[in-house]
Amino acid sequence: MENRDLSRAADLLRSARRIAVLTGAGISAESGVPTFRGPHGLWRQFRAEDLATPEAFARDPKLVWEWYDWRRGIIAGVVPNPGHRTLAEWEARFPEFALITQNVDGLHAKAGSQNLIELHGNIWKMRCTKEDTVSDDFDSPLKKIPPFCPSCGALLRPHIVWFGESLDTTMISRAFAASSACEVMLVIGTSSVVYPAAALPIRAGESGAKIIEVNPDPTPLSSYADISIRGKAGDILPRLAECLDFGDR
Ligand code: BJW
Repeated sequence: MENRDLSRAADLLRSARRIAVLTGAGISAESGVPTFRGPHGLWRQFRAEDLATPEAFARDPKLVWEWYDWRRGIIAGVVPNPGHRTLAEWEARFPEFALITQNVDGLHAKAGSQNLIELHGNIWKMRCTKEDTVSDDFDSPLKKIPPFCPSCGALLRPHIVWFGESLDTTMISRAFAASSACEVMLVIGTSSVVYPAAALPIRAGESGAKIIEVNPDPTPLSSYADISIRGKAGDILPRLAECLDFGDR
């Protein structure tokens, strides 16, 4: 990564009033949350078809819940890193700042981000398969696997968007609106292969925004981005914040 990219990115951010950020599993990697793809990713160890589809849940809810219980255990033991914390601080620094995340780990909220769009749900929420009611649950390990709805007795499922399922219409509308309206979009720690999330930077670019990517590795978005900063989010974002020097705004 060249310092020139960092200072060009800081120039773009400094002159913008409306910022949108799209994050993926990479921003939580330095906290100790496994990513999905790549050499140490979850999809190297497990098949998405067995664990992250509605068909898999219908076939074997206990197996799916055991996998989520294991992941909840990992996430319960970690804390936000400087990447999450920098984004939380930036929320108050820009007139409009929307943080769109594909992550289900809740670490952005834990870092203090408030204007947050969780596209793929949240691992600390459960949904009743009969009544569709959503409730918080922070038990780790879970008391009972699989869990059942205390009000109607039906099976509970993780409040997470699996492959082949539609995203919450309010969340995805808000995400596309923020992408269309922003002047700069930062795309951090995502492989940019899962849709519709991967379409958000394209929408932003088509609406005239500049795209800045932060990722140690190239992705399908890299050639489209105006600036690709090669590096880890927990290192790059605090350095970008230093370059921004909000004192003079
Ligand atoms: C670092 C780093 C560091 C490492 N710092 N960076 C159009 C075209 C083709 C297919 C489709 C399409 N539209 C819909 C589809 C089907 C499907 C899809 O996109 N499939 C593709 C894989 C081909 N999409 C869906 O099914 C979606 N639903 C939908 O569109 O409904 C309508 C519809 C249905 C069917 C057909 C057509 C329309 C739903 C998607 C739900 C995704 N759910 C998951 C799993 C949830 C399970 C769970 O978490 O428990 O969400 S998949 C998984 O991938 C997870 C993530 O949120 C998502 C994105 O992954 P992410 O965040 O990018 O992580 P990684 O691991 O891929 O990448 C990490 C990156 O970080 C890497 O680049 C590293 O280099 C980097 N990194 N360390 C910065 N320190």
